[in-house]
Amino acid sequence: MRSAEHSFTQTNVEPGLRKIILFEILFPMVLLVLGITAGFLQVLFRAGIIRSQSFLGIEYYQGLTLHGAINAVVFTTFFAVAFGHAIIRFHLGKPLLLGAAWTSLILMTSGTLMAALPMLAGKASVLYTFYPPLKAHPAFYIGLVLLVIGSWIAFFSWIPLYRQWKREHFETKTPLAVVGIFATFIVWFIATIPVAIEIIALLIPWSLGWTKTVNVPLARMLFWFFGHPLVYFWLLPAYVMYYTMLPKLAGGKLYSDFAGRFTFLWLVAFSAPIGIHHQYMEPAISTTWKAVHALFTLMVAIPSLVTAFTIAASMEHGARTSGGTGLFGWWRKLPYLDTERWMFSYLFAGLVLFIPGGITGIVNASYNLDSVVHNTSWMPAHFHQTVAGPVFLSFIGGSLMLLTMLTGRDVAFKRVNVWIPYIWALGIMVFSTGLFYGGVMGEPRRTNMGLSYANPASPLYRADWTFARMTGAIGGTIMVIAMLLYFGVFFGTLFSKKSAAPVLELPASEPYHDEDVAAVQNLRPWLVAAVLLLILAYTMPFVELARGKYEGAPAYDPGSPIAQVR
Ligand code: HAS
Repeated sequence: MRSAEHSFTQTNVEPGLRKIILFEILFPMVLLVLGITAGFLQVLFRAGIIRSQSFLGIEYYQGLTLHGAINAVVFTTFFAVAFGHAIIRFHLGKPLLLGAAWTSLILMTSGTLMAALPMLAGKASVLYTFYPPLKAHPAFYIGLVLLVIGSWIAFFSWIPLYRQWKREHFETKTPLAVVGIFATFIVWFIATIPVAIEIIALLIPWSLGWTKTVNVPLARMLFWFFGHPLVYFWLLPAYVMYYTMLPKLAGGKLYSDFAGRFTFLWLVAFSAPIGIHHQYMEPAISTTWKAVHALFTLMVAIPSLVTAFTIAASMEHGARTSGGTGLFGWWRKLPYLDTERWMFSYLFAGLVLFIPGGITGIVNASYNLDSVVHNTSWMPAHFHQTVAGPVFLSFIGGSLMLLTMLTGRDVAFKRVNVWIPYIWALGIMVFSTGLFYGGVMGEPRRTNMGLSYANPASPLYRADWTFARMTGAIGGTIMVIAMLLYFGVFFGTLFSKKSAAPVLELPASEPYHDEDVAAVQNLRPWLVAAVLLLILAYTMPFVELARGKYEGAPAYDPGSPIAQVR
């Protein structure tokens, strides 16, 4: 089997689908303004620059919930669906099922608004992990369920189109980007089943007052059964861009088609049976299962290592094609600041951030090292280099790319635009240096330090954390500057004059090595492996926790970072 020749470089998109994709990009982008503002407030609270429970009417944990829920859940889910529509439409060349796409959009939007209201009213300050005993208004949980169901409908609507395409092209490999999008949504589907069980069976009845309490360790395990594959649901669309767009943008070809397929399919199998690595410190789960999840976690890093070498080789091919020479001299020929191939800069800056982000992930995966940094500021440093690194940069770059194509507008402020990812990456590097350093010294995450550790008037004040706090604040401020510039470019583009007819013209890389490996042509064995690994990893922990009798957790006092003992 050979890869499909990409015969169409431009695809006309039906007006209905254009509206759907544009809405799915614009709506979360408007919310992102609030999400980013809430993030900046976090930095100020934690640095001790704001020393109060709330600021501008936004309470600390309310702001933290808005920041996590909007940036990490709403923005990412909307983008993944919009991007999925664009990839399926472009690479399969078939009109989408518009009825399903509209239904999906309506459910996702109404779910988001339903969850946003209690968050804005301060009745759902439960953070993006919504662990009990933190309790939210039922509308928050119901809204999340609608958001998820909406995204499922989009996914299900692509399946008949793919089957039809496959019947017509049975001799051709499925386009790599389509494999990547299906992998994304299979991982998402697997992830969302346990969290649906948590929300529907445990949290909604408890929040409505139908049940008195919930099994906290069980709820937490169900959350992480969702929470870890969630991070690969974020990463996979970024990987689709790395494998199918970046080589072309670099002026070359994808080094290995096999590596891309292997990466996507391996993540289908190994994304989910590893959630307990978030719970190494959870006393209710026995060490055997923590060890099993630790082993599988190391397996999930393999495709990212494969990606690092494959994408580096693809960039080298591009740079050498553009005249680059020497062992390292070719790096100079990459289009870092090319205002026409600006998407390269968004993807490249993300890759650079992912190097320390990935290494610190492997640190976290090691039980004994994780016991030093768990629940410290090390964690937000790790996840800003991953989800706010390659994921966020490729998603905001991808949003701008789809906006220009589907409205027929040119990017506004091109020179500024090409610098934004590097300013953002610099901000993240400085920010996470502060947070990593603070983390190894014990600085906690999710804590309003302006009331305690960063307040000289408090008995808890820690002068030795000043460097960490201030570095974090400087990095956070640089990130905010990058985002202000991005919003200027994004909305400047939106309100600029139309310069061409709207068409979808995604960069599509050709393979350099087009290997024919049967093991990555068929999804079924990977799905079977995913199910078997899940049964192995979760059956016993589930039985242990479902049977366990646990005392209620101490009451939570938002005014104090110290747990209140009853
Ligand atoms: Fe993680 C916690 C382990 C990847 C996100 N992670 C989190 C949390 C988030 C998150 C949000 O084992 C916190 C959740 C919370 O709120 O509590 N993580 C890992 C491991 C990986 C990993 C082993 N994480 C991610 C990705 C995320 C993400 C991706 C988002 C998208 N993580 C953990 C663990 C915890 C955790 C524990 C829980 C800890 C605790 O105590 O709570 C691996 O998948 C990482 C593999 C990645 C690599 C890097 C490959 C590098 C590439 C770049 C190449 C660059 C090039 C450019 C070519 C091996 C592909 C070259 C250019 C030059 C200039 C040189």
